Amino acid sequence: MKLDAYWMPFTANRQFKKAPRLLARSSGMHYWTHDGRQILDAVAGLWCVNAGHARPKIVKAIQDQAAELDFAPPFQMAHPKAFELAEEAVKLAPAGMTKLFFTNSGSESVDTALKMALAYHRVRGEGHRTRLIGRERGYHGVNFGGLSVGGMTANRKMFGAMLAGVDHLRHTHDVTRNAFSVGLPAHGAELADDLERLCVLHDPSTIAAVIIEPIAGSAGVFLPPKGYLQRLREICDKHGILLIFDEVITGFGRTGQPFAAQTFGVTPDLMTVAKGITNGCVPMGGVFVKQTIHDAFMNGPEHLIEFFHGYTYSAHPLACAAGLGTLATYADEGLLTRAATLQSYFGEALHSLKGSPNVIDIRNYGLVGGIELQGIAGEPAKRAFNVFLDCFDKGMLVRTTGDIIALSPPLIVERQHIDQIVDTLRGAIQRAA
Ligand code: PXG
Ligand code: PLP
Repeated sequence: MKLDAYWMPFTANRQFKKAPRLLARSSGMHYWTHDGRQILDAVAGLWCVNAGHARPKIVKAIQDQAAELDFAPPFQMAHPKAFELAEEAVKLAPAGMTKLFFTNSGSESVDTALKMALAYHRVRGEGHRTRLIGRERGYHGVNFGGLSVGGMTANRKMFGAMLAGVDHLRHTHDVTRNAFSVGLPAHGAELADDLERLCVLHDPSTIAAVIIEPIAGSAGVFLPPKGYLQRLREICDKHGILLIFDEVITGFGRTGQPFAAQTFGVTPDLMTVAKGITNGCVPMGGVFVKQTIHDAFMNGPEHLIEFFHGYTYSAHPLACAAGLGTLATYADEGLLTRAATLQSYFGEALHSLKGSPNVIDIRNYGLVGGIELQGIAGEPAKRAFNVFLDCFDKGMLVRTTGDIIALSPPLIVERQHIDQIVDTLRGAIQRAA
């Protein structure tokens, strides 16, 4: 097979093409490589295959849909499954989040939510609210809006000035005070007061929205300190600032409830999702919106478009069919709350790696885990990458970012898989010493 033409995303292309890692097939908790090796999936593909691979209801829904209706224009037209999926999905969302706008990815969801926030203020006569606040070490996808509010240096530094009028809260990661916390870390709620500081600097009347991940995933599994999200919500309310939760990773069961907003008891104004909405089977994303925000747009003559935004593939029929099959599978098997049941077993298993060489922190919540390693001096990210390669060699897929190993197994994971995940990691971490 020729590997030349495909420029791979977020990949060390030259290293990969010297020793390609190709997946050929998947089922349940596993992948199989092109040469027939079984690989335990400890990251749900890329945080998205929450119901596990090749689930029958999803497969059938996609097959049937392809034969029945391939595409329907989403502007001034629609098809029934778009409405059905939105109805089913908002039933899972926090109370009051009654509307769902469809996109095709997390990045598109983020840019959509930021545009909604700006336009919402504008339709209410507060067009002076133009600033967007993100957070250091946040990940909100790769499009210019999400990149601007995001806070991962490597993703940003090559791409110029990005959006104007963006500022960032400090991140909450603190190994000194919170290392080896079980569940939410005790220290750091006061970091939410950064928003008050930015309100003093810019004046709150210039700020449209704050966007954060309830649990930061991509940058390395950073949990919200106890009380942090509540504090952020209070400050937003005090100043009329919209709060956006980016639940692209935390949505659809990862934290033990359908959404992290419910797990942590804090309701945002807008909520971005993707990944788990279709179990990763067909690209799709979405933005959940509070009724009051939606209704603010429903002014003016009825024949006019209320929100000038959308994608050719918004609510694509194949994605809607996959989404309906996915939500049915989650419901049939109680998957959206299964992480709560397994959290303590998963957490204890992970924390048994404390004391392994170079492990400087272990973090867990629901079925998300992070293991932070002391990097090799002068070679950042190499130790964790070696663990990734070693695990793959031993039949397991994990994800690494910098020197952090991230785990997010499909929600169908069984205890024996958790044991296998931890045993494989223990060996790989040992060998990477
Ligand atoms: N927001 C969050 C919180 C995400 O985790 C996106 C937006 C963007 O979604 P799309 O579908 O445009 O990729 C994500 C995606 C990693 C990793 O290394 C995580 C993501 C993407 C790529 C890599 O953990 N999350
Ligand atoms: N570029 C061109 C020239 C287009 O015509 C379109 C859509 O019609 C787009 C970009 C945007 O594509 P999408 O709607 O798939 O995001």
